[in-house]
Amino acid sequence: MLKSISEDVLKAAQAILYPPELYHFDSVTEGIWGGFEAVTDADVQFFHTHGYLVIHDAFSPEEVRETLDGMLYLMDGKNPDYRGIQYEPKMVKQKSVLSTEERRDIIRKIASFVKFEPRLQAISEHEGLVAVVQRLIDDTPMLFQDMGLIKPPHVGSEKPWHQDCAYFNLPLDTPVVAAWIALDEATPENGCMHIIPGSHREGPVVHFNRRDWQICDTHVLADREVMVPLKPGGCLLWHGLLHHGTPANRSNLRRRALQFHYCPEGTGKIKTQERMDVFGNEGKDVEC
Ligand SMILES: O=C(O)CCC(=O)C(=O)O
Repeated sequence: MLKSISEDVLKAAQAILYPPELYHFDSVTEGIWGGFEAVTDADVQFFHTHGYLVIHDAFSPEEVRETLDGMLYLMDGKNPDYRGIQYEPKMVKQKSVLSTEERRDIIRKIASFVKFEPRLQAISEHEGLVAVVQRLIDDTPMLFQDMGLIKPPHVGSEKPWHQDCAYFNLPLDTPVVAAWIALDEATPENGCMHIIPGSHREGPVVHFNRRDWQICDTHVLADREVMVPLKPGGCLLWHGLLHHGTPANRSNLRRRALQFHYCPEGTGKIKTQERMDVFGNEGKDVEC
């Protein structure tokens, strides 16, 4: 893997830039089985209380395969109109020396793809998924963000702890649900999701521009965190204010996932300044 890249470049890309104690590896969330149809009103209540819901077998192996094929089609540049590929920052200069196949393993993200790939649009509109999101937000869901989160083997970087709503110019009381769909097995070794159950009920927290737009490392409630390992086809749903993050992938395993964000149809926008008044740190008596 990545044979054409010098050891120095790989070593620099593999440096761990965060305190290891930000991620604990000793507890795991519970989840349900039986697909989206198995979600009960008690599970909906669980989501409201804890800010997340895990459905281990949400998508079939065929749905996962079709989705991965669609993702690889875009990652390999087969749709020339699609421009949403983002590389691991420390590897981007290497893309010209890599084969198409090798290049897949330095891609960090693909963004805004549903209009470019019918197989990815289909999963964002999956009947079972949309029906459950509808129950969670108690309204008709509108997809407003779509991403493929790749975290490649060896060089996949951390996504620091954050709240998704800190990124969105949506009215602050908007019910936002994220759906994170594992296409490979997501494990403790390859950077599965870590969450802080119940943190959504504590409201918006201040974010800082550090390694990313993130919660300050010293404000992370790490003693309350749990991991969410998933098999391919597993789905984690979470509330837009839930604290979550993922550590780096230094294993030789791929960790490809999709993430969709939904809010009620017809939701309006606020100005960036209004969002920053709440989530930003400027002018506030808070240090990082
Ligand atoms: O998939 C990941 O590694 C983290 C994604 C995430 O939390 C986000 O983009 O909001």
